Amino acid sequence: VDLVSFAHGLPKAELHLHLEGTLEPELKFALAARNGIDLAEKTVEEVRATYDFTDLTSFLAVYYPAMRVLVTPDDFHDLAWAYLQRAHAQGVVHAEMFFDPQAHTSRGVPFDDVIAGYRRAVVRAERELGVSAELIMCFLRDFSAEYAMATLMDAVRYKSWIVGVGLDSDERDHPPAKFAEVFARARQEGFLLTMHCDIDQVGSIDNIRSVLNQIEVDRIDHGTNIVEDPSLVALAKERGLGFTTCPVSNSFVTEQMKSDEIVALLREGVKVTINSDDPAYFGAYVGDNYVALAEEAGLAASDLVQLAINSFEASWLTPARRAAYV
Ligand code: ES4
Ligand code: ZN
Repeated sequence: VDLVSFAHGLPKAELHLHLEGTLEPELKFALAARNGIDLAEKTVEEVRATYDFTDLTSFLAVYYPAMRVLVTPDDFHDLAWAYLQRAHAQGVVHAEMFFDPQAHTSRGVPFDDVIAGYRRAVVRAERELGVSAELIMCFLRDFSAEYAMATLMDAVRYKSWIVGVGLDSDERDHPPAKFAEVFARARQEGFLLTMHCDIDQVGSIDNIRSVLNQIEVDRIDHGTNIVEDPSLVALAKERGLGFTTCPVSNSFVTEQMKSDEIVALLREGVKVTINSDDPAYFGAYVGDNYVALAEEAGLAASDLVQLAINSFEASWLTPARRAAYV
């Protein structure tokens, strides 16, 4: 079989996916019409023309304003359901999906409406697609620690619907330590922990060291520049820590896929995984990311199989449920 069919056909878990980053232009127009919202762009092509990102800041400047079409529980359901069907078509049998409640509560949408809609899509995916799905709530690191703590208190009421918490948005000037207390409380409440440690940001190896040693996260999102410090790589390997990397996203926000770092971690036996991040904006769902990395780095079929195995091993499935896949 050809690379695309093989990569898409491999059963896999997706562990680094922002639901708000799955908003395709077509759905954006449908939701805008339903909610009576005027959009500046009039065609799908005009929307796609705004996707000429050169770095994280220019991406986020498009990503957040687009969310204003998301208003009702049905909107959040429709967004997640569209993603789950697309992911299923590319071999995803388990998805752990980030969502950004503060991108909605900060503009007046109730937390309860966001989670109600997303939860309905999770239940539906299990029943209609046989895809297991979980939600991971992210705090926006450019908002205050107090606002994050208040959002955590909202989430506690929905503990059984949220497997863990993460941290995303712009890392510059917002190091992990800013949220140490919030993450300590989240752990006490029973949430698993992950955090974006982005690449190519000043001092980011220090951020990786601090999430490993101080916050003691259960996983790291991106973070492949850990290869700069072999002693940290050894620690991550010893702990069986997963890394969720996003090759096509990397090529947008840093101008390279970071395939050297990803492959170095793979060869080292670290549980590195391949994911799509914001597939509607970067034009690639998870199977497409396997293909892009395989082509750039000349990976063998056995490498793609190992990456798919890693996706289950780094997942937050319970051991009993994980055993169904690996
Ligand atoms: C994100 Cl690419 C990226 N980086 C940081 N935060 C994000 N939220 C959604 N996509
Ligand atoms: Zn991300």
